[in-house]
Amino acid sequence: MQGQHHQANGVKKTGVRVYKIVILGDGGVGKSALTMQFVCHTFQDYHDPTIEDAYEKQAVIDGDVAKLDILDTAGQPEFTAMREQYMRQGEGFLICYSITDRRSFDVAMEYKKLIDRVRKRDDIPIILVGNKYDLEKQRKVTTEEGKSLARQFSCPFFETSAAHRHFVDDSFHTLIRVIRQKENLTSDEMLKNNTKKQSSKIHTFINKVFKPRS
Ligand SMILES: Nc1nc2c(ncn2[C@@H]2O[C@H](COP(=O)(O)OP(=O)(O)OP(=O)(O)O)[C@@H](O)[C@H]2O)c(=O)[nH]1
Ligand SMILES: [Mg+2]
Repeated sequence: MQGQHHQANGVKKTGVRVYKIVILGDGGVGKSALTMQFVCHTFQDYHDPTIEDAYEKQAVIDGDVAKLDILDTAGQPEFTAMREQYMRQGEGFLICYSITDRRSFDVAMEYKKLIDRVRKRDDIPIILVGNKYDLEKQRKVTTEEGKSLARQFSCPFFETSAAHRHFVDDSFHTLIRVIRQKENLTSDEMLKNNTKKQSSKIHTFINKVFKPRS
């Protein structure tokens, strides 16, 4: 089992940071196709509904090695029983819809709500992905609508094509960047808080030692 090799902070014993990524979205939007393109550079042109598949991929992103633990989830409602469990475990989420399927766009909103509810916060790293960009003639969701939903989610947005390998790496890499940014912010805040605590301790000490006795 992969998880047994992880240390608590997601750093493997080898020193490579492991990122737990979850791919979400309605059935047939291309979650598996995007994952396969990212991991294996191949495109499967038939729909084989996923129950749950896990992949590992190592990539150098902005000069730092990252190991991506990718969970390709089920979009078909009959297979979504594990949803809340992987929502608790994921560090970052790729929420996908198809630009040819308006219903999948509405479902993307539901996924974001569910993540916020399960995690009890609204700042979990996500990327919004409108897939099947190559099927322009069948487009049902405009680029502007996608951008506007991403603004609502405060997250980056890409229109991708798993078929043409269009913006596939960018979507995954950007998700890692968002996770890293959030981590840096958190450690900056911790540093600030520690510095505040330290300086208040020093202040108390100075007051005690140097306060003129009356
Ligand atoms: N033209 C085109 N077809 C795509 C693209 N991405 C996926 N498809 C096709 O859409 C169908 C569904 O793709 P999957 O990747 O299996 O969809 P999924 O989201 O994993 O579906 P579930 O596992 O059932 O949730 C397949 O026939 C794919 O070949 C794309 O970017 N362009
Ligand atoms: Mg699938």
